[in-house]
Amino acid sequence: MADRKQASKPAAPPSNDQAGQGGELHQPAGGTHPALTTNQGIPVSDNQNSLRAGPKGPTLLEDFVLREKITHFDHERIPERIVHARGTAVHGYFQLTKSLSKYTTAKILTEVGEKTPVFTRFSTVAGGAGSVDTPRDVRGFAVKFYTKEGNWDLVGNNIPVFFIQDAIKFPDLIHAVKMEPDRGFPQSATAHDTFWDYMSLTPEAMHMVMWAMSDRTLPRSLRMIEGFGIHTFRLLDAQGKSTFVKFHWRPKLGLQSHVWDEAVKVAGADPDFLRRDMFEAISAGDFPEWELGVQLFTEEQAEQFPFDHLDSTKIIPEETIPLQIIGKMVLDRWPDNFFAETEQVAYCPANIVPGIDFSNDPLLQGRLFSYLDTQLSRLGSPNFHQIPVNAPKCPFHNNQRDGHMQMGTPKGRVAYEPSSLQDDSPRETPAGFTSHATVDDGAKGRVRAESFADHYSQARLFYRSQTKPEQAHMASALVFELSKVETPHVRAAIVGHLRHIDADLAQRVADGLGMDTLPEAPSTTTEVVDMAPSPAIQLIGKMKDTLKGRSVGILVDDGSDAATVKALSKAIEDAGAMAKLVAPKLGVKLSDGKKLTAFGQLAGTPSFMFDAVAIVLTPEAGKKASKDSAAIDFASNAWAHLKAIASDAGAAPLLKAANVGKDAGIIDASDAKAFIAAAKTRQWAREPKLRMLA
Ligand code: HDE
Repeated sequence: MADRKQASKPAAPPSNDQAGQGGELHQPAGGTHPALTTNQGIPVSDNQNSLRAGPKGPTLLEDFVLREKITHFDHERIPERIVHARGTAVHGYFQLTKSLSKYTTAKILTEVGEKTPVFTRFSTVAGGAGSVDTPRDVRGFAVKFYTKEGNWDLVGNNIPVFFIQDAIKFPDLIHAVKMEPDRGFPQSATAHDTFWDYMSLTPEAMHMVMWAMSDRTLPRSLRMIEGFGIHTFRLLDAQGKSTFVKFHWRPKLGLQSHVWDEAVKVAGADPDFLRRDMFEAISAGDFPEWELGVQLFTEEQAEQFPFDHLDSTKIIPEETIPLQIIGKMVLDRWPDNFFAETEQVAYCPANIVPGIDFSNDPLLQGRLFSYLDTQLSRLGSPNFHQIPVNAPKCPFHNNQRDGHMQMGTPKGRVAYEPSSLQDDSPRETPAGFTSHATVDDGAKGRVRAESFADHYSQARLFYRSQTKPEQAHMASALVFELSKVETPHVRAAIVGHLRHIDADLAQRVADGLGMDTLPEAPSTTTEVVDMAPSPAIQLIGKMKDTLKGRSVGILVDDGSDAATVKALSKAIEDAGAMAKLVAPKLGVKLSDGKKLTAFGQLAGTPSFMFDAVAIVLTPEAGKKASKDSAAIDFASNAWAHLKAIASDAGAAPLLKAANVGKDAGIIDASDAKAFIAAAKTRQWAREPKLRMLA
């Protein structure tokens, strides 16, 4: 059972223990604190009082200690990322389990068992760096592999398709989704006019809109999301023969999402929910793991697909090209410093190693330019690759020199090539990166391939592949989002698009919005085709029945039965989850008389922090709780969020006050085994009974 101590490891304060002249400073004694100095190495005798002309006089300009400290502070922020500003990153390693030597020369994909360090950053897209963790949004999933042959960045998302087909549309898409420029809101939300206006005029976005309205955009944990490289890439063998490849990350813990009401409430209770979840898991040694899968296909196979493999708004169904698992990624080390690593890391899809190559996907081609460019403005210097988190871990040499914040001190006379004056100057190598000798012909022009024209068939494929509860969530999400749109013609235009995707979906959304008639569907140039459903793109249907990596809250008060709490905690921990005590006061004494420090105080630790809850109370405490709004919310939210609830007789008045009903997820606290079985999944059958879904 977790109490406070496990949640974090506070570091010793780094400051010295000298009291300043004329100031009282109480600092803990002990430790071997180095002398505090300025950035020039000058020891500082007083870090608490500025230099003043007498105790009540003005501060002196001469105070270089003050000026240096404040000036540095004033410049502590760098521009945040224009997209994906809010992120959480972790170090770890990638290990290959199956060689792709038949297809590629890349060492990272051929040396089985070799561990390659990685730094992986997860992010939301739309919000600023200080925005909340749980809005409805796509999650970035960017992996930097520090390979022996240079850095390879696989900069993907948790959704396998994208909104647009051509990079030239990206600034408009982002301007539409970000807060509206005249009013400065909403922050990190798609439920507003400009986003849906743009969507309504961008039919190619409809497939991704379906994914965005699904529970994929409400992850319960960053440890429980899939990742996708999205674009088609190439693998190249020693003869230069090319095989197309799509990359997929599959979480070992399985997929898990919040329900919408829960995501909204979590945002208020803990804006850092997903970052904290990752931090706690890494601190507890519970390292998240993903499998790397590839879909491999030839040019000839690609020609047979009823869509274009270079179109980023399309998936290649796994039922068509199966996924082969070739390796695993384990994230096991939290960065030492958020700014130095998570903020300064610079991903770039153009960072690629010999044996892997780009395809002509026009979205990917635009990205190859954009990321280097953005790093120059964000990190401010062409030497950003020298920042430790960005530097390759293999040797690197070239003749690039100087520039802002140059950290190296290159030796020698030669900084050019060809040269004859220095024996150890860097030279080209036959083992260097080579591009696939693609033959491209065609007239120059601002064109979109005909094969990119079908915008609805895969949107339909996605919707029709989902389970019933997922379809209901999508319809409800669309109703929610569009109900926030003020402009009627924008709402109507979206419902018009939905008619091409699925008539039932369009009707549900129109009904949810109170439309009397169905708006007209826009004209299309292609026929919408029915593809065979793909269960591989479900979420609820694919969830694992497991408690691994999850967390269960046990609401207790003074006198709660210690044996029941102990038995439940043990069962929870045996199932691979964390058991966390919640109590009206932090200090709580169970029936065995032992005083414990609860993990959380009830008012600040609502049940939506947990995947399932138990409530173990004496009859007196149960009665008291039945009159306390925080306790009532604890129980009623757990019920509404479809969680398993274990309770003893003492908890009965509270469950009654919270209108908690009876179903397969409501378990007697004495039956820990039954509780664990129920807690491994949400009670989906409960949902239609308590929520009006579209
Ligand atoms: Fe990005 N994207 N993007 N993007 N993107 C950035 O680079 C851009 C796209 C993705 O954790 C920026 O360093 C363009 C698709 C992730 O640091 C910027 C286009 C996918 C991250 C940029 C796209 C992504 C970014 C902002 C259209 C999924 C966060 C700051 C062609 C495959 C990486 C930065 C991190 C970040 C541009 C489209 C994923 C401005 C022009 C498609 C995960 O360079």
